[in-house]
Amino acid sequence: MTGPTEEELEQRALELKVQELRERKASRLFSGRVDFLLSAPQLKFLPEPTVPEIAFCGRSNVGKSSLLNALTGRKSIARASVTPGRTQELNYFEIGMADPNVPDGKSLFRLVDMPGYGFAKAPVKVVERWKKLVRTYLRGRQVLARNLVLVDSRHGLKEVDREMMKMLDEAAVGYRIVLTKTDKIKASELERVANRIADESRKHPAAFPTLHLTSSEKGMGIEALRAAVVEDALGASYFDN
Ligand SMILES: Nc1nc2c(ncn2[C@@H]2O[C@H](COP(=O)(O)OP(=O)(O)OP(=O)(O)O)[C@@H](O)[C@H]2O)c(=O)[nH]1
Ligand SMILES: [Mg+2]
Repeated sequence: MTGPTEEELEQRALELKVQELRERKASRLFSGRVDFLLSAPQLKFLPEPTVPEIAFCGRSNVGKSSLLNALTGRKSIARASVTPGRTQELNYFEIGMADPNVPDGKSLFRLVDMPGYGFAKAPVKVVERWKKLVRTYLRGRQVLARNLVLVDSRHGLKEVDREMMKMLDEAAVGYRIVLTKTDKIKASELERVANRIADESRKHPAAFPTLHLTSSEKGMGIEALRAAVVEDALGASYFDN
């Protein structure tokens, strides 16, 4: 067996450098303006669809709010709860400034923290209301650029996650699968879970082929996810200069 050629090694080094620059630029964006905009308990309270949106969905307690805090480098901009099911509305956050001279003006994009699903103790009525809100949002929101489907790395995909992925496939909204809390399991176990989910995600037309492995607690995978989110919201050309 022969190892990689010199050209291949050079190519790889170049790719790493490019990725590092992208992550640095994305992190700079997130270290700027991050403002809570509003909580929408119903669709009629959504803001005007003026900028791209990236939505965070996942089971209750999976770590959506914590990931949002980690990405924005803010300790508690999105309330991270100890009580599952605390986030019951669509919570909107403004990221970046379209015009640096107008601090409160139009943002570059918005992050949307969605209510958690699959909370066993939630009353049927609440679950039904949630499903309707989320389904209508996902199907109809023109500015929705990407979804992040968060999955607890200790638990893997559950039926409610598969239901969510199916809903996204049908709505043709592309999504990234983000494994959370990777600090809580052994590396060997993480690899096993990640491979299994990657295999399964290949059967979902709207799922991205690569998984994101993250820990909001330890910061793992956060910079790479920042770059991915910025590219999803603003396009790859944002990194051009
Ligand atoms: N160890 C560890 N704990 C985490 C991580 N991310 C979140 N948690 C913990 O998991 C719990 C739930 O986190 P949240 O961010 O509130 O989860 P959520 O998905 O927003 O929950 P809901 O809004 O209720 O749906 C909290 O106790 C967090 O501290 C992580 O990366 N590592
Ligand atoms: Mg939350």
